Amino acid sequence: MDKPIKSAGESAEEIIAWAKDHEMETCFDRAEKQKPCPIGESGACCKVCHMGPCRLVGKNAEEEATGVCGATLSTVAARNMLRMIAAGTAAHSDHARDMALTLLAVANEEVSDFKIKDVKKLYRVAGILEVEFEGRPVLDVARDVATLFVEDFGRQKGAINYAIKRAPEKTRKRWEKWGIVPRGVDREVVEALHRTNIGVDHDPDHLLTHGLKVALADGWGGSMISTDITDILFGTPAPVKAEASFGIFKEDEVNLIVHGHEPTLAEVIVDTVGEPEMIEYAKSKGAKGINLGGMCCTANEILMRHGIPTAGGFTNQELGIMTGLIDVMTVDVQCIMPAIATLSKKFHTKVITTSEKAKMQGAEHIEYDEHRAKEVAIKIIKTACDNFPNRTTKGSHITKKSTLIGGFSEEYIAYMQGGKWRASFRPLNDAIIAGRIRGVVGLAGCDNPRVPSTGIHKFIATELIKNDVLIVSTGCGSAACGTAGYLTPEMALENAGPGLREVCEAIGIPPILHLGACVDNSRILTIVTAMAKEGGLSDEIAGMPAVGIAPEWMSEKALAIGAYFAASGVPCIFGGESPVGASEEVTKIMTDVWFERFMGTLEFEPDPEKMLERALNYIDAARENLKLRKYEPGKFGTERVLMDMAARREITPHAGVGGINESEG
Ligand code: BF8
Repeated sequence: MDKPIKSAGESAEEIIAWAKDHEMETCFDRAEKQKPCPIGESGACCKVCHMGPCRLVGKNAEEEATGVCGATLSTVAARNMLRMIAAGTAAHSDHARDMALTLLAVANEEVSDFKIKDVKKLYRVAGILEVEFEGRPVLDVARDVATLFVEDFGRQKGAINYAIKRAPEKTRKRWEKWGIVPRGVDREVVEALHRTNIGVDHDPDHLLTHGLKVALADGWGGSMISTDITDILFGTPAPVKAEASFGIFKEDEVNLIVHGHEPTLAEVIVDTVGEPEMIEYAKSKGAKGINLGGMCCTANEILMRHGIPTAGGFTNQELGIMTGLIDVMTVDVQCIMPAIATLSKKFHTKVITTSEKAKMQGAEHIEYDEHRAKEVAIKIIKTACDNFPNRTTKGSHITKKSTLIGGFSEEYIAYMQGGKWRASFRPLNDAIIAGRIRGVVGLAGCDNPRVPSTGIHKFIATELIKNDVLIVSTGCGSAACGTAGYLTPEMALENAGPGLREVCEAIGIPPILHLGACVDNSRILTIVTAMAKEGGLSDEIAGMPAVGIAPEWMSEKALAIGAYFAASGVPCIFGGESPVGASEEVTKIMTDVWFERFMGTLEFEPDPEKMLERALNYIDAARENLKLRKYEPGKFGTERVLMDMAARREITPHAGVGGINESEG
């Protein structure tokens, strides 16, 4: 693979060079100056009490090193991992709680700027939750659904709704066997903090088992709740064309960028920004119009539903400001570099914090409140317009951008395989059985300045599709692929292996399906659940030819995601040095032991080539276990065996579907 200097994004590299010439610092410079502490990086630093911090290092650290209290290296590394998973879960789920409260407020008619856009999705969710919906007023159904979701956060006993009502039965049985069915999101997070407190839980396996339970409260709780409510309120995504990279900024229009994660305010801005009064206001300030764009996961949310362009992922935020073209950047929660407030002072850009939970020195604060969402949106849009005349020529003006297709949801993927009346996952399962598609990879997680940013995403994405692996992407994985121009059907024509290309051409899809924001990794859970229910592959999530890869992860949220996929039965390969690498015991628990119990892992591999090799090995091993025909590029459909419905019904997953080469795709 080519080795770019700091970023694999051509435009990003240009801006980084511009920054260097103008003596401005970026995360790439800080990453170079600030090397990771090797003790903390590998999980060997304990700072849960003030007798330490203790460093559990030395020749035989695993056997001999202890903290002042006697905690061993495996206890410390497991405790650190559990705390990170809990923090990641808290982030996704606090966002989800706000979504649930917004839905409740809509149902109770306490807010006027939101309504239920997707009643069909509401009914689908109500059906899963066993809420009666036929013949009832929509708001009553919404109230019952919202109430059940709100209860998922504070429940003390029992189980999170989706963990028992949505996961495949066999998957749930594994969780029951190992005692990891989550009760309530808040309870699991609090218990994680309690158990990792000085002098409580010291058994690494016991600690990490709770890590899986907390993570499931994220995947099948917070994140899935957030995805579903966002669909109910703002619409379930369907394919939409959009643009990505720094060229989305317009020289002659007001550029307003929404950055962060929560979609509510961004949605009201989308609704408001095109109103004649706003356009007139922009014109009165000398601009031709208002150009709305996004960054990080807020971008993914509004791109998926409205085709709003994205300036890219995590490492693009400072670079975006350095174009000198952003009039206002609003930020709410998560993945916001505090550096942007200081940096914005060197340009005319105003950074506006909008969440009551997150403020930043040097930024203006306009607080979002769902009861006056439109008023706040107007204030922000007008602030951006007012700032347009202050724009100077200073900045690295970049014009390059790529087009992309985003907006894939579980619902749409089922629809595209059978239409309105026969929506199903049959063609996808058949394509996997036939070897046209070798397997499926979820390409997720952050972009990271510690490696040539977005570069490993690009490498992994191109190699996987060459190998006939269908990719579903989220978060900054999608941003990396989008800015690189990979999220197009042409990508399949030019780069995909013969089987994947045939499937993409038949259905008219890109080989990389953009599923949305980081919380939308929950869509991958529901997609593999649908594949399990469809039959012919595994009848649970475990054992599917599916792998998760987060090649450039940096956020604790990514670890929560990796852990909930591991517990659900998906091997997950993360890039970079292992945050538990100091302890062989903990590493073994998260790989061998978890695989034995759940058929999922959370493992770390800094070498992109090896990451790819591991992923393909998992996929091929799963195919072999399912007795699917051996994957061979370009070889499928020759010894075609047609099956009727009776024969299909006889297929028992794991029991043998060898020799079947038929696809209805
Ligand atoms: O939640 S992928 S850098 S923006 S943590 Fe953050 Fe990582 Fe991007 Fe969205 Ni997810």
